[in-house]
Amino acid sequence: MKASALTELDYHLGQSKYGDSSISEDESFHGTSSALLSVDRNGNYIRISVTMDEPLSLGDLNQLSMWLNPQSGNGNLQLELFLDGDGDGDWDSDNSKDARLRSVRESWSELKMSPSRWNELDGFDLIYEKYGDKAFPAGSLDECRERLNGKSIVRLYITIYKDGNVPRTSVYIDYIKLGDQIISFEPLEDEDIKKGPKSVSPGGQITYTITYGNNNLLPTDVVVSEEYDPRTLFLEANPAPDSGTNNVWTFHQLPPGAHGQIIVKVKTRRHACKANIRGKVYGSGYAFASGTLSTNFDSYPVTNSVTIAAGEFKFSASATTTVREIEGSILEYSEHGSGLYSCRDTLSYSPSSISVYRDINGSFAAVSLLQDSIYVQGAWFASLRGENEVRDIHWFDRYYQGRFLNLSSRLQLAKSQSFLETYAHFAGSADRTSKWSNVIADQRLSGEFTLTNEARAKWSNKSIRSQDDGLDCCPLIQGWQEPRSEE
Ligand SMILES: [Ca+2]
Ligand SMILES: [Ca+2]
Repeated sequence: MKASALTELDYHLGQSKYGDSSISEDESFHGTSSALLSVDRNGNYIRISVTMDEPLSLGDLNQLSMWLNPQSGNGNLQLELFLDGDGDGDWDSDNSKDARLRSVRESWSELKMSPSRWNELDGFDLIYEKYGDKAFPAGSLDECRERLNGKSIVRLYITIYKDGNVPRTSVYIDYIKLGDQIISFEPLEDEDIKKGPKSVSPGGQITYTITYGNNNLLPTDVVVSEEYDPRTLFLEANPAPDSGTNNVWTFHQLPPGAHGQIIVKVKTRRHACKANIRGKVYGSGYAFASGTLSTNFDSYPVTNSVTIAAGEFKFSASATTTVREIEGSILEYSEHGSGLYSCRDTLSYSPSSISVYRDINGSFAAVSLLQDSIYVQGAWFASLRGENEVRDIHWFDRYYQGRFLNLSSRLQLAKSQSFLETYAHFAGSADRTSKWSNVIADQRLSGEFTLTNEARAKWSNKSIRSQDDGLDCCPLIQGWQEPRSEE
């Protein structure tokens, strides 16, 4: 699918051994360029073919015109319309519902054109025949439109046949009007109205190129208006916007056929870290605390729209850029229990790093409130989870059915260095799982134990250094540590 340009028409300039067509800046009716078609005595014809992004219903064809400036010879001109009748968007010679209308050839003198001057040719003044259908009477374009109602134009041929009496037949052609679409052979008319990148990093810069033009026949005020996505910040534009605005450009009395471009730079907003921390502490009784921190960010689209008002022509286009996702880290902690509880914690985070320090004490010290709840023994629970998908680190520690808990944890998750330092004095059960660089370690402890442990991973020159030490359990009823490689 073609992006939106100032014209929905495309053209192809024909070439042959004895003919040539090319863009020329020597003569123009509109703007600075036109097409120069020439064919010499050894040739037969030369042609421009025009295709459209969307078929145009014959019933909606209100204009078919162009300007010609004959240079040499008395060439013959023929217009040919290729029609789609079965709705497949194309013309097919084998399909009886598709049709081909072509005008009876007429010379420039028959068309009363003056040489070396710009003359308007109105396609509605010509007589047309249906190709390969003798039963179809020749008629005006209006008559043919009625008879072929329901069909759509998919292609137009403009063909120049040689004048055999001169060595070379040539003509300039400009400002082809088909429906409300224009071809003026200007260099920028086929540029996308709005161009932008497919994707960008969060916080990155997006550069848009806007192409505008005046397709009218008179100087016109052209007004370009930008609509920025609220998740972007305007940085600068060249040329600068109208004073007092950052999104409107007015080009006063832009000459016919003039085109230009505006470069606009915006910045996507950088993420602020998402944090969701909740804590509830009842000094004596039931205690609950939990928190989540994340530096993961989903990708999201940023859309920028532009409208161009240029006399009778109005254009609008938009560009969508995907702000890429960030894979970061997630940290979760939770603890609850009944009795005496105290907690000190420090959290710090940025879009690239999370760290937490938690020092928790929970016990069954004499709490009058809970005198009758001796069976609640083993109620302390604590967990700490740290994950960094980019570095493939997963730490998950759980302490449960604890009679008392004295736990000190320091956890950091960052791109360059991640670590988990633990000191625990605990009576109950504990599961500790760690996984990094495809090594999984499980540790299960039950009883009363003291544990100090440090796990650290650094990344420099793509090597990973890690260390694990300091397990001290007493008395250890049951426990194992089993590193293994992942399949
Ligand atoms: Ca067809
Ligand atoms: Ca032109």
